[in-house]
Amino acid sequence: MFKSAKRALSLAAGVAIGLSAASSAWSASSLEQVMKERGLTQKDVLAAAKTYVPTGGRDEYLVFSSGGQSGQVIVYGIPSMRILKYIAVFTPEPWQGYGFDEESKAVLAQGRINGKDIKFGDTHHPALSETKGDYNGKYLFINDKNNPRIAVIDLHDFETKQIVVNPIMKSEHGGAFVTPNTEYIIEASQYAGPLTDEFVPLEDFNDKYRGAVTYWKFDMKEGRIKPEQSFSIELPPYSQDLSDAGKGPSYGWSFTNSFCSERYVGGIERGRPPFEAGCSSKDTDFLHVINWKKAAELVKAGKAKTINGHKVLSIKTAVDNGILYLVPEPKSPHGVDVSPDGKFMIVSGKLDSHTWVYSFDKIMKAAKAKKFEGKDPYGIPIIAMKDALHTQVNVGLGPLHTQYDSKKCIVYTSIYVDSMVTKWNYCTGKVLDQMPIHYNIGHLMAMEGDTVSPDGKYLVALNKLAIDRFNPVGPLHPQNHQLIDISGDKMQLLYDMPLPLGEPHYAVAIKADKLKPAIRYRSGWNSREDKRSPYKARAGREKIVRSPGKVEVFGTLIRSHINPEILEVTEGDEVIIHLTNLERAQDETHGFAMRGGNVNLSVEPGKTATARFIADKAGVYPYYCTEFCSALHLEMQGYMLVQPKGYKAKASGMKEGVKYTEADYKKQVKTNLDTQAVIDSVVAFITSHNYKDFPTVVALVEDATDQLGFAAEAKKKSEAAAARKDWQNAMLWANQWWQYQVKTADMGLRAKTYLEQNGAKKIK
Ligand code: CUK
Ligand code: CUA
Repeated sequence: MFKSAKRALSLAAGVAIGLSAASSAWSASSLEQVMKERGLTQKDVLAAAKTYVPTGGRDEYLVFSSGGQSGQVIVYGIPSMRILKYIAVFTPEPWQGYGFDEESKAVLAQGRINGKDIKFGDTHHPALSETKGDYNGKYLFINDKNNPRIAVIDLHDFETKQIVVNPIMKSEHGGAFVTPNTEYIIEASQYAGPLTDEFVPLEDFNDKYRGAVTYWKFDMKEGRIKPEQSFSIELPPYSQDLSDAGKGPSYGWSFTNSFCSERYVGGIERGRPPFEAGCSSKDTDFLHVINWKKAAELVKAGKAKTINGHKVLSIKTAVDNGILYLVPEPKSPHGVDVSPDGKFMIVSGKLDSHTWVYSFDKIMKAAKAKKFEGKDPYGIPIIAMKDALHTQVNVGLGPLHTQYDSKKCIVYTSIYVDSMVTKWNYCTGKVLDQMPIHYNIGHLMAMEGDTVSPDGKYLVALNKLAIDRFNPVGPLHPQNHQLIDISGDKMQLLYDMPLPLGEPHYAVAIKADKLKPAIRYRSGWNSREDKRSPYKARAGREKIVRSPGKVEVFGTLIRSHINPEILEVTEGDEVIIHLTNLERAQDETHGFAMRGGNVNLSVEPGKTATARFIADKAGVYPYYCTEFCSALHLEMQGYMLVQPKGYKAKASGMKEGVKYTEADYKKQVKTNLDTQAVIDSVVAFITSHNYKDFPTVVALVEDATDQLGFAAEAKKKSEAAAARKDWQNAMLWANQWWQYQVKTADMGLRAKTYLEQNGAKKIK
């Protein structure tokens, strides 16, 4: 019988071979032949070899890319460009049960605006938590441009834990960026608005509309933003754009640029030229230079006013205390990127062909000497460009963002209009290399390129358009991320990756070995809040608690059954189902779905998740596990029976389809004993090898041991029934005993294969 498990395994292998054989290139014997048949050049093959990660292999870097309008985060590997996960953040996402279980609904509810559930977010800039300016692999933050919000994702399980709504902004873009020890997460507004929630006519734009930059206090220990310790600085109604935090000598400062410092308000329907005309008429806009460290002290000293329960330092207070300056920057700037040593800030003007390198040292000197070229209409001192500029480099038309290489002074700037990447040296001001991009690059990202110690190696161009790069899939195209090798003097294009999920803006890449994600939760875990769930159930302690109008289930999931399997409720009842996944095995997630009511849970090993709904219509509601978790996954099922009010159950018991005899029972027991012999031989193989040196195998052995324990319990029940000559139950429990054996054998075989393939040694 155990043979059937083996047959299933060899069948699977057969399918895989069949698929690959379908491609004639694969069956060709030599590399030359494959190249000829597929029309590949030497360069193609070299690029393929640089990105290919063999089966079972791991990537060197993990990328967290914004998911744009999907409101999610996309995780993929470099150099393979294989997508590993979409992390649900601002948007309900069924696979992860996000926005379906009560625990994650509570996370999404933190992001409500004016009491309304927001089911969409426009994510732009992910930021990894840092210690001393380097990624520490603990948390990820991302902003929502449309509904000014910041989310916190814990990289221990890649789940969203917190959403905070900006209390004063009506729009934002310059988030999320972190200070070097993640003291604060920076979020800057975009389109100006009143800082309060009242109506203010556009005629009052200059006087009553404002921008702002918010510093969200982050508690690394707790892994949460502390809104009550956070604050903002009021800024003029210039459309603030991206931000970055100073480091090294510029530690304590942050930089936020702006466009439309003309403060032009459009109005096509009033016969006025549109926004785009009035917002690009001046030659320069303003870089905001802010001392956040001093600002925090001023807030502590009670210098802030309170708007919507949030502390705000006024422009006047900021200016009076010397913590806010402006520096002219090129027309319609976009990115501002601080150098790894913290000495320079590189800014690009979208409508210009230069990148402008500012010297922090020069800015500080001018500020100290009070050498200003004037004040803006809000009284903020302006430091003349010539007093702040280190150099200015012609890099191509429409430069946007800049990333730093591991090599000193070397940077890469995305050139939107000319559709290329320019490699240049910001110390000497020399352009070194240029590479065309398909098409219209937005951000770009180098490995750990915004830390104090960039890794270089690879660069990804995050392109806005795909146009003709992929097989056509209708008018809505995927985005295109292009992987570029930057290890040599000349950039080399390696790979095009379509991303079919919103428009990613920025992305960050971290060395994969800095991440230590968990493989299971502690038993009975509310993952969304990261604490033990009061609703956890243990094996054998499942229960259904009834009170008038309410049925509460404390159930469990384990291969391959849901406990309870039959749930009787009355029409109109509120039904609350808490389910705990009892598995300890890696990757043994069970799902739980029921027709007609958005009931859909993803319950990973150890997790406890809750579905809550009203059983408002009498009827029959099958439920089942949605993850193919074992050979008997389809049997992981149950029924919710919603009985009409006043329904009386029939007295007769359930009728089973088959009547079993003593002979059936004996036959099954024989099968089980044969299976046990196979299990024993696998166990003998494993234990005669150094399996303890292989964590994967140790985990499998643990799981197999669990399953074998369950088998023993079922065996006992079967033997007890046989002693009573209750052949029906004896046979059914013997079958259950065998089910657990099959699962044990499955684990055992996987462990044995792993040992054989990974060169385990015989011991003793
Ligand atoms: S943005 Cu979209 S390409 Cu939101 Cu940083 Cu520049
Ligand atoms: Cu559990 Cu399928």
